[in-house]
Amino acid sequence: MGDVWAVSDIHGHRDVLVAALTDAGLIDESEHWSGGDARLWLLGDYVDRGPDGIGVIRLARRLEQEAAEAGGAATALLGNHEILLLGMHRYGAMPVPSDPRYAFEPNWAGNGGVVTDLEGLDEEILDWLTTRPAIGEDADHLLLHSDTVEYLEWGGTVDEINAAVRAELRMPDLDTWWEMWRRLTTRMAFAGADGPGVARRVLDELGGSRIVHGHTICALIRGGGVSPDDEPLVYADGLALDIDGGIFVGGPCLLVRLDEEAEGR
Ligand SMILES: [Mn+2]
Repeated sequence: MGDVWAVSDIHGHRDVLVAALTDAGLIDESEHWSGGDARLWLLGDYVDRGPDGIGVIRLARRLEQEAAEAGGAATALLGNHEILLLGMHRYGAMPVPSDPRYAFEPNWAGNGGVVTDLEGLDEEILDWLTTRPAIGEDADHLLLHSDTVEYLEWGGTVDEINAAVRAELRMPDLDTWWEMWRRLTTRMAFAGADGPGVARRVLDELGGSRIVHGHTICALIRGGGVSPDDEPLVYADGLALDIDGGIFVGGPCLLVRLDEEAEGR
């Protein structure tokens, strides 16, 4: 079994991702997969807030192919910012029918939307983005983008949830898209006094012995400011691992080996 790695919330900082993958030996100097049978999980939020979200997507797509050819895997999950970009592309400023106070455009603009990401969407990228799995499981870890229980609204197993999200991504329905964005934008479900119980319930339902997620910068859960020296945050009585270092606010790119994490517990 190959090594299992996870990284999250690149937000357009392609160069930072390339440096981390190179250091780990997962890509070579020419940015091609060199990880052999390793399995890499990218936990979403490729776009917005940074210079080259489309470049991050193109790299993820290529590594997905190259890793598979080498007997490994690179799997890219869906983040809320992918829904935001796709929602902006599809619906722009159109009011949400179920609640016309809302629309994608002001949310996109207010959450780091980048014009070159929007303009860089082509049919291949749209097809790829709308077929992303929402969650995964590997090395006894449950892999999520967002630290939320809202995934359970889509189903009671990893496969059910991914199938339901994939079906909704094909629906030309603004209310459905807005609800996807709302669900994936919630956070902090595993923090605080109730956090361990909530994490336990999600793991009991979906499998794995630890949740690994991005979406919420570690410093927000831990308290204090973001520092380039920040490390992945284990919390919720060890049931959750946050790997969002906050790249877009000067934090580190946390590329974490999950099979070692599991052994070290
Ligand atoms: Mn996010």
